Amino acid sequence: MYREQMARHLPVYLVLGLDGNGGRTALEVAAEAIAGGVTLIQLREKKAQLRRVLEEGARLRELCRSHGVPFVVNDRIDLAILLDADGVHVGQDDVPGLQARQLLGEDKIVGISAGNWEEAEWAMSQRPDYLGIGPIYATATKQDAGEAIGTSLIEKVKERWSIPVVGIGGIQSSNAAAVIRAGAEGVAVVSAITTHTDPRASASRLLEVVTSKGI
Ligand code: TZP
Ligand code: MG
Repeated sequence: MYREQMARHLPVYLVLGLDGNGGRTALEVAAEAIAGGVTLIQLREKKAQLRRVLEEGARLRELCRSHGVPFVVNDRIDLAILLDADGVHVGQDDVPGLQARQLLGEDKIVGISAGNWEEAEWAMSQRPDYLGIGPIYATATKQDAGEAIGTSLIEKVKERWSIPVVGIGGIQSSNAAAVIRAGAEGVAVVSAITTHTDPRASASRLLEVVTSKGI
């Protein structure tokens, strides 16, 4: 089960919605991104009709499963269960991690977001498998993401806890190295892959930067 070796699945963590993928379907972008080396895919869809999320989500889950790539759902435990996803990623306003795990079962992944120290402390009380920390850099993808926090929270969290971490927010191949140097196991990206003309090349460049620590 993916949960046991969480850190191994975090280097290039793709977050994508059903729309806004540069005129391509989420499935097309995901397939290219997997070919380029993404190590985990999160479906983050906040607007579409749930029927469509279930249909397209099932295809994404199958694609991921056939490649041994964990597939997690953002926010919605119900959709994660219906899609038989490998886990869920919850924010500070969503179902808390402990209850998410209660619903999903012990073998599923539960990731939690944190944007400051208090949120990290709370998140850690919820037994997450990994933390998503950000927004590291300025991002236009999430309107309510708040001010960029830089990489220092990653350093502080890694000093205090041994928990796998991904940085998120405004990360590109040009600035990913600093996130890894701060101690993160990986980088979570939306636009760097989903709006790129060549998602495969973008994923592969990110993987190169993360695994070589950005040399
Ligand atoms: N959470 C914090 S920032 C962000 C999310 C979902 C958006 C990241 O998108 P991008 O395009 O990689 O900056
Ligand atoms: Mg959320």
